[in-house]
Amino acid sequence: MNIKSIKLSLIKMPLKQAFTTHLGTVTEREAIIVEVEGKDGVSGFGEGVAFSSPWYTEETIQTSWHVLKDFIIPLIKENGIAHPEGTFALFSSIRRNHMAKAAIETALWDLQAKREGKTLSKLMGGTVDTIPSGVVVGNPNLPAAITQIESYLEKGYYRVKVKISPENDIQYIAEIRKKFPDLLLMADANSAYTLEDAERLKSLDEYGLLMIEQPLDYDDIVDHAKLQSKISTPICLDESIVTFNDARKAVELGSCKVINIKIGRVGGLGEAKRIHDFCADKGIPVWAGGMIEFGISRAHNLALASMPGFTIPGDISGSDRYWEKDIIEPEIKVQGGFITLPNRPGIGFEVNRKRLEEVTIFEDKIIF
Ligand code: OSB
Ligand code: MG
Repeated sequence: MNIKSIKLSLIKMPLKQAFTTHLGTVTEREAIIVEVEGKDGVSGFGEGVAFSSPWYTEETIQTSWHVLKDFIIPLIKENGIAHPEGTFALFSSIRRNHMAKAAIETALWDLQAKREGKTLSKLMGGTVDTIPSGVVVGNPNLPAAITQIESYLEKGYYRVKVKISPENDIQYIAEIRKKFPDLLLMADANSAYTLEDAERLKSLDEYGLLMIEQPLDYDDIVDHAKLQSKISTPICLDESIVTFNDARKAVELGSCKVINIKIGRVGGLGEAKRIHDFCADKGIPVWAGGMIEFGISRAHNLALASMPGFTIPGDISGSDRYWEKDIIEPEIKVQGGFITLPNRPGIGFEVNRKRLEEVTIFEDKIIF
């Protein structure tokens, strides 16, 4: 792909509002911004979405940086890349580290789309111009969560996801449901339960949740199948689906009825599309998950969510959900519950270089 240089920028920004899951609270976000500059002067951008600590997956900002700098970038330098489609296969000598891999792979897709003069959505086979937008409330305090939901509904969001745990579930969901009887509501447990909680989880069936996300272990697909046979709320897997084969096995076993696809978790847009295609073939609806990310990753998510199998609103909120000021221009806006896809080539948003500089704490440029 005629690469001239790859620049990594470590950035940090406070969240407007703390975000709590039963695994911990996020108050500020670090990320690695990747800029792949071509010899033609065109740049593609990607965003490494690992967190500062390994609470969601085993990767962190530091491990991503190490794997990018010492393994992934040298591999690209040595072998070259003909097309972004071949990137994941080229990386097969490096085990896992999917968020590090996706950070570069998504930048290559952006570069490819810009060179072809196409939107990333079109290049990926997207079929729509607007994406329904969902929002996540990570606030265990019930009155505060209700106030937050009200403010999001006023902004037009119409699908809301809340975080639950054994300390905060039945009462919490019951009260929210009572307050918002018609809301498209779902719950994410981030692995807070075991199979022994099956009865407790079954009692959530009466609240008409769209789905329950990842109730059991982060690496389980067997117990989820047992649980799904006991409850009527559809189970959606997030953490458990790290590879294409995980998706295939989960669907085969009946471990879930829905899959949350995150580009970073599965190692890039190419793998995300493969999982999407498989699920579309099997009649399994998918939606785009979120990582409390900045605008570059959101833009990649928009392209992903424009594929036809994304039939459920994902966790793609506006830039102002988490940030005082995002690193892209224009910022991502939700209007009437929808985000309009940009029509400029690639991710379709400009990186706001001034803002990027403001929030950068460290950078490194590797010349090819
Ligand atoms: O489990 O989907 C999750 C955020 C960070 C890590 C994992 C998850 C989440 C979210 C928030 O639920 C999604 C978002 O608004 O970006
Ligand atoms: Mg989740």
